[in-house]
Amino acid sequence: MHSQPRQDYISINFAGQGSGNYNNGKQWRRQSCWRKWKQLSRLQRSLILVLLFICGIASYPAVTEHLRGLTDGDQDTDANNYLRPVIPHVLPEPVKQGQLPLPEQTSQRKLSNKRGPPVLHNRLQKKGNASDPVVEENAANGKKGEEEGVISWHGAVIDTEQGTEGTKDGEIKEDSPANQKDKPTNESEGNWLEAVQQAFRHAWKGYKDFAWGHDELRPLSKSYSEWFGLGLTLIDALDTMWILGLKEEFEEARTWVATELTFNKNVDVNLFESTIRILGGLLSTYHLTGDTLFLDKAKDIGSRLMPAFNTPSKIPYSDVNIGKGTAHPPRWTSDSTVAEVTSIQLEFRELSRLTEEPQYQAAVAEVMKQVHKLDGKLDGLVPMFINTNNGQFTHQGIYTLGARADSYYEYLLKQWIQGGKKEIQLLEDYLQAIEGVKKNLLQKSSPNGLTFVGELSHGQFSPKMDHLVCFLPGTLALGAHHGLPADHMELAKQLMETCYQMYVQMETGLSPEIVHFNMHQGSNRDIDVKLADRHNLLRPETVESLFYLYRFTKDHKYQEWGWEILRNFNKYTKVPSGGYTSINNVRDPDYPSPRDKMESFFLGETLKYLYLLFSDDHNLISLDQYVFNTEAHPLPIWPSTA
Ligand code: DMJ
Repeated sequence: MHSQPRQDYISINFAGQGSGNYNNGKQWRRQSCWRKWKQLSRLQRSLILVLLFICGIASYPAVTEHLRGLTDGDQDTDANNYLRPVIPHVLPEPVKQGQLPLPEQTSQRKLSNKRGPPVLHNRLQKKGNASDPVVEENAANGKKGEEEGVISWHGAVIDTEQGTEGTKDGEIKEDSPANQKDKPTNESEGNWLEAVQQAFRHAWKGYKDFAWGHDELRPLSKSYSEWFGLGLTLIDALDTMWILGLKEEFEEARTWVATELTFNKNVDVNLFESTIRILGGLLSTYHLTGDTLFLDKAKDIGSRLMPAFNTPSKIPYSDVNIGKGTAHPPRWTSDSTVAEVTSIQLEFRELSRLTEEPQYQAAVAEVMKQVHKLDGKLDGLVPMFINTNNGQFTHQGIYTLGARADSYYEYLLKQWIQGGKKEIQLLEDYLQAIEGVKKNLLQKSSPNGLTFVGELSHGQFSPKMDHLVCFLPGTLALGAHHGLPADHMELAKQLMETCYQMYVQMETGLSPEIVHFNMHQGSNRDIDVKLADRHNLLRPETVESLFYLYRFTKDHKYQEWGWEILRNFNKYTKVPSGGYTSINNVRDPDYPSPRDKMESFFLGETLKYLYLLFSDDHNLISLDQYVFNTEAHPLPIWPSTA
């Protein structure tokens, strides 16, 4: 019954706290502060006001800086970002799989990578052998699946200039628009030829950017290697540029020959290599252009090579110092290689014809005369070495159509053609040798019966065949075209098929340097490749033979085979920054293991023969008017004087 005052108390307190606690409290504090302020003396109040004023001035910059920081977050360091309020518009968009990051986003991501464990960071860069410059370049180009941490060799073949689209692992898709664009049909010869021009330009770009005036491009390290120090690639490529119609590139190279090339140098050069590449290249360029600059240079190098023939036997030494005029055999032997001393004749004979100075032709004819008479041949097949002191074959009993003997056979036929088919002894030696091949070296593989040319060592047959032997189908076909037995052409076709199989049966579609054929019944594959033989040096022999076979048969399958080979060179050996590289392993399409070297014959021969193979203009270096030296430099067949 006396509950009212209690009720009031409760009511006042409850209402005061429940409905307006904060405001009431604030009001209360305000009133209390004011009471205290009024209790201070005038002096105390003045001091407090002055102190507050000074503090306000001192804290002003920090406050403004802080406020600025809230709006300019994108200019701050990565670490500070973590401490700052997130302002949504300055954060990068998350990068989606397969999408190329914008440059700004890339830098943001790089910063965030640094925060991760260093081991992971390194692994990301090293996976797929990122120490290869090619791979690094792809990573830098943003072409690879960086998000996945996978960087594979395939990326090296993406030609950024062509704007081709890479697949996830960097391979050019079979059906990608870019691939279709330059995928020729038989009806569109133009595209086939353009593809070779493009390949040449790409190779030339690398040479020009990183190796100009030097012997060979090292496309991965973006540098060069010197062999003779004579601009070997540039000279080897001169007539290719002319034939491919690359005038601008040719003019630049011509200027270098006119202003920079000198043979007055204290360097040792290999007689054979400098004859077929330099003398041959200069002579053919002279013939194609009529420009006497090249003839003058040819005379200069030709005369400087002559000391090589000053030997007791007149069989030349392998090396000449073109500055000093001295010559010598290799340090470890007084032997020369048979193929080397018998594959310089086309060039020196032509030099004599042009200069009307007989000493060049006389020197190389003497070599042929001696080799013709020598004991130690087997049914026209020659051993691999010849002694420069006594002029006899050495290391006898080994017979091959591959390294060290190959172009002996080629030059027997080609000298006969060059001289107007009059030098019967050359022809006889050639015909006898081909019979010797058939009798001693020709076999068929199992299970598919591929015809191949093996080797003989002291009576023992070895089913080993160098890629170098693939010059033979072309040479046999050339002989048949010039009237030699029709069965030479049949053999040429069979061997051509075998050389093609040496490409298609490899995982990269590129041939190894050496293959071994199976001959045992029941073997399930025709071709084996030893680990040490799996490299491909961008060699020309197979496309060279395809060119001859197509010229003489008009069978388009040879062009198609050549096209496949060019595509695989593009796929596995093309380096994005320019140039092509030889590779170590034709059996590993994921990592063919680049060697970092573009041999001069890739421009001098391989691309030239591909272009001629794809051309249906059979007057473009007519095989009735020209004969190619062993480095693909066309020299004229001599006009008949009879
Ligand atoms: C070239 O220098 C020549 O074709 C030579 O006859 C053999 N070796 C290379 C190409 O493979």
